[in-house]
Amino acid sequence: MATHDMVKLGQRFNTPWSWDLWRSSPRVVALVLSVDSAAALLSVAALLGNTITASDLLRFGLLAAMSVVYVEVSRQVERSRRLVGMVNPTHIDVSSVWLLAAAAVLPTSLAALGAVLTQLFLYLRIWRGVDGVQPHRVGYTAATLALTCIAVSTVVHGNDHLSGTGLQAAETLAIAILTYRIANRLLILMAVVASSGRPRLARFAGTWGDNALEFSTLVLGAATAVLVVQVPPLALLVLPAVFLLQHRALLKQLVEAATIDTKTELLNAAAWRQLAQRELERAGRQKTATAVLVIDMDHFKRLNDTYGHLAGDEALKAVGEALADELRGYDAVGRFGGEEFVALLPAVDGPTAMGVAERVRERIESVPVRVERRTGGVGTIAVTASVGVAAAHGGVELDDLLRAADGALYAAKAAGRNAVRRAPHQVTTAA
Ligand code: GH3
Ligand code: MG
Ligand code: MG
Repeated sequence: MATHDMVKLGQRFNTPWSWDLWRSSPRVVALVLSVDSAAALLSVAALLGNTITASDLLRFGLLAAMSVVYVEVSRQVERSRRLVGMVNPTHIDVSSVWLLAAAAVLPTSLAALGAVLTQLFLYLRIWRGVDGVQPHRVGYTAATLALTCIAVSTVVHGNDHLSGTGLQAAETLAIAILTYRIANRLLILMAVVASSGRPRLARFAGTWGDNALEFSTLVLGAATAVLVVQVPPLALLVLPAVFLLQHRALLKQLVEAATIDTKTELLNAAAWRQLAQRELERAGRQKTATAVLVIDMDHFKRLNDTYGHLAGDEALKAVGEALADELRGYDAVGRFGGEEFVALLPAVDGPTAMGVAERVRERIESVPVRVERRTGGVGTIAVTASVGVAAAHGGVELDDLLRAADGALYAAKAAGRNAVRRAPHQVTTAA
């Protein structure tokens, strides 16, 4: 092989010693290495303990063939995803259809092997060429899926009850689905806690939409399991349903990409405006109050200059999380651009909004932001923000409300920052 080909191959395979993993915290490295080795050890142990029959191999072949068709069609979907800048490999995960079916009907070792091969194939066909996709992450996903399959297979104990009909099969499959979901979420939660240091329960539970999609995927997996055991050729009919599910997931991601700010996971400016405008129209119809908070980080440029842009981004993320946590679910919270956030509080008058703004200011002040010190080592710093508040009654123009809140923000900055100020007058509709 010519040298330049070797170099290209090395770049494509992203040699292990250049992986980002080694720059992660020791906690993350320890977790990844132990989950990877647990998956490998348990798979080998299962292989030594299992007897694999010809019909197991046939079923494995059938599921593998469907999985290959799925990955090949997914290449098209991935092309669309990349067009809008989405490269996260963990997002569209309809492959649990095959994995659940494999875990329910195959010997443990074959199910684990299937999980690893599916990820390897996905990596070779889709992720390898994508910037920012780290092989160790794909490896970790493969290990978590193998462990999930091992857990399901162990709980379900063989597939004899799937050849019958009725309650027993349904019960087995329900247990398989629950085990799959819980084992998989737990392993993902461990990774989230190891890398962020915070157990975020909301993330563990997932959103209703995520759960509905995952549940549909797993139910389809259960149907595949029954078909593979009872009428194998009909299992192929599951494929069109899988593609429909995948497209639903893609649609959801496209909507998110168009409305969510990637750095903070809050609404982006355009989506916030649209939502705020709708709320104001409603306030106009119902003659109710509305308040707006404009929140601007103090001396943010200095933070960037002292600790670097990555620390600045870390601070934005931390403040975004604090805002999402501190405000109610129906308060529209968005990142307006740079280091400026906005929140629209429906049915909240001026004095109440001042109380909320003060609470938000105190919360931001108490958020520890992780930074790497120039002198080496990691530490935390505190950040502050100034808040401008404006309130209105009934329908008003969004821009008038924002202008008033901006004026109040300016007053808060002039008052020495880390302060809350309110626009002197309630905003009213221009005559
Ligand atoms: P003030 O207290 O008056 O608000 O001062 P400030 O430094 O926060 O305000 P200024 O508008 O002078 O600077 C805002 C800085 O925010 C400048 C810009 O580099 C930084 N910034 C904007 N967007 C981002 C981002 O996405 N990430 C990071 N790290 N910094 C950003
Ligand atoms: Mg600022
Ligand atoms: Mg600013």
